[in-house]
Amino acid sequence: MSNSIYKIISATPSPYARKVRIALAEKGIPFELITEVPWDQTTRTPDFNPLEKLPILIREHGDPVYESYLIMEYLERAHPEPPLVPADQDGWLLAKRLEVLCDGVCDAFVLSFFERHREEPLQSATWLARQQRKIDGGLTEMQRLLGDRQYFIGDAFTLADLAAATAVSYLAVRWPEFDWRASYPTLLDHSDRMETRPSFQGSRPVPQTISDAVV
Ligand SMILES: N[C@@H](CCC(=O)N[C@@H](CS)C(=O)NCC(=O)O)C(=O)O
Repeated sequence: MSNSIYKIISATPSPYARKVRIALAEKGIPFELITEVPWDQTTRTPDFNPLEKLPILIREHGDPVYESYLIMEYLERAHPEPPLVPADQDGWLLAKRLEVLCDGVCDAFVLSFFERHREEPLQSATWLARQQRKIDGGLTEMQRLLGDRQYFIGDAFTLADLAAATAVSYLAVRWPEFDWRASYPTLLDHSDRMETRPSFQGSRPVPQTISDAVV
């Protein structure tokens, strides 16, 4: 495995994979990037994760790690410096809560994205409205938790900033017709600022072509 101790199975639009890639960059850990389309039969994702989802962290020794939340947890334990999660309990809980919130917003968006892939008569307006409530509710809560501060927690970059900025950038790419600046101005400013960090460079979400039928 070259000089990297890790390989990451990733997809170009994936906010979950981007979270992991940025964490590795923040910690200065080199890795080999494997880009796949997890929705196509050609993907090797199921060889490493029975849930067939990426990101997957492939380690030189030991089983693969899947689920971005768990990968982030693993990286923090295996490579504690520099820390991305505050050491104190309240800070830890807030950072993890933000990560859960941001992942949940992305999950709701992915569900509605594929619902819209169905032929129009098969789409459920009730289901779409439910997902939209989660997206709006999650973004409103993220903006409330940020307040008028530069970072979510204290005066340093943490997992909370990473999770929020990757979720907002993903949604902004997938949902370009939405007036982000008008609805979530401070969240968008925060994401724009985070995007200037060196660790964020080179991983901006890019849509992929899905060849197989998903729904
Ligand atoms: N909760 C998972 C979500 C991962 C996820 O949904 N990944 C998408 C790509 S962005 C995927 O691989 N989907 C394939 C599938 O659900 O079958 C995580 O945080 O790792």
